[in-house]
Amino acid sequence: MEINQFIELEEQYGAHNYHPLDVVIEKAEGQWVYDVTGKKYLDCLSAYSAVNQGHVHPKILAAMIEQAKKVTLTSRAFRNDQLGLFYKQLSDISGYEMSLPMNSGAEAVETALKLARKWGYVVKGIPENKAEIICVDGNFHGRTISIISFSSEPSYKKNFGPFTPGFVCVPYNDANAIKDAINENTAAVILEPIQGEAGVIIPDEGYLKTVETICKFHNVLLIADEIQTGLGRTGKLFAADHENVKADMTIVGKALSGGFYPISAVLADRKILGLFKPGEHGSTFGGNPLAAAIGRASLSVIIDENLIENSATLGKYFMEKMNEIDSPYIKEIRGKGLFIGVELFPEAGGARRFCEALKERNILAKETHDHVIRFAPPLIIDKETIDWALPRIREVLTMK
Ligand code: IF1
Repeated sequence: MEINQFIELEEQYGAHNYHPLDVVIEKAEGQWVYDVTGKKYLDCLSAYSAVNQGHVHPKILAAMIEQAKKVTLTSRAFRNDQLGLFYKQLSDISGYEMSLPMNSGAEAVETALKLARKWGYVVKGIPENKAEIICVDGNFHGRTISIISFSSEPSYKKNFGPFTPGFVCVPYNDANAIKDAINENTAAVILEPIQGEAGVIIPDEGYLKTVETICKFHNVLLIADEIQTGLGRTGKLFAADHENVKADMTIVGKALSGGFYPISAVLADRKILGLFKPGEHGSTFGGNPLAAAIGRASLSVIIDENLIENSATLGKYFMEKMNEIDSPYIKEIRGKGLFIGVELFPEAGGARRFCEALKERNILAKETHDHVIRFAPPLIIDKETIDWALPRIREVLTMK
């Protein structure tokens, strides 16, 4: 089949809830993807940081195949020989005492919200159904009705009401706004340590630590959504580590599976995760042995291949070289580790056309919020590949 035939099938039979670049990927390996004509591209999106380990990592693939031949799903009505090992590894790596495994990131976010509300009622003593959770403008935590209920992005909310109550949105990067929004019914604050979808928005140095201090002072839980920024993406295990902040709950997903399978989890200590009693929460696939085996291999690859350090080192190099590009379009280049956003001036005409031009030069990147090009290659990327990409990026960012 020709490329256009694949595209026509998607256009005719699939919902149009995305506006993808017209590249039809047939296979991928490491930082490279190949379309149906065999054309090779550098993946600078990493499936929104789900393939930090690189596409089709052989060790994760082997673990998936080996486990899939044994048992894939038992339900949590029974136990299995993979989950306890996955829990232990998650605890050893993250420093949290416990975890609760789910599937999609949104499911883990919903889990954290439910847990925060329950903590508010049974521990803090908030009157039933009065719990409030503070969120921040520009947030992205998923697409469920409760999560979009506190989105500040009209296009994520329009025509999807009525919305779930109990959320108070304040400006990001303003610790006082959080302090002022806290009252006796506040159970938690949820935020991304660096906002991904909003355009790689990095808060001021000290913001996260101040928010952590305010939460502790006011007996409010801090929930860090590290689904996109976690597991090495920003050059630390978690983005919160840049400020030595340890949230009461940390949510992970995406690269927890290396892109092989939907796996997410809420990480917390026993005094919080111990609040869930049997039957109060769960999911059919959450914590299944195949997911646990894949998760174990995915975490091992991140640690054994020093991907966190590689993200820090090569992210710094990538940003330094990009800052040398003399382009009339670039308003700001920001990022941490291999989580980089290039914000363009509105006069540049929008980031999409630059992503289209990058595609023509064998680089796949994605625009976010019209004016930002996100560069987030797999954390296995090497200096030679970055040096290969830079002239192409320079050419596009200086085109007419
Ligand atoms: C889409 C965005 C990124 C996330 C954070 C929770 C979730 C996500 C910080 C939910 C998911 C994905 C979802 C996907 C595109 C992508 C995305 F553009 F939507 F916002 F990465 F920036 N917290 N982000 O980034 O996890 O339920 O998807 O597993 O919905 O278009 P999920």
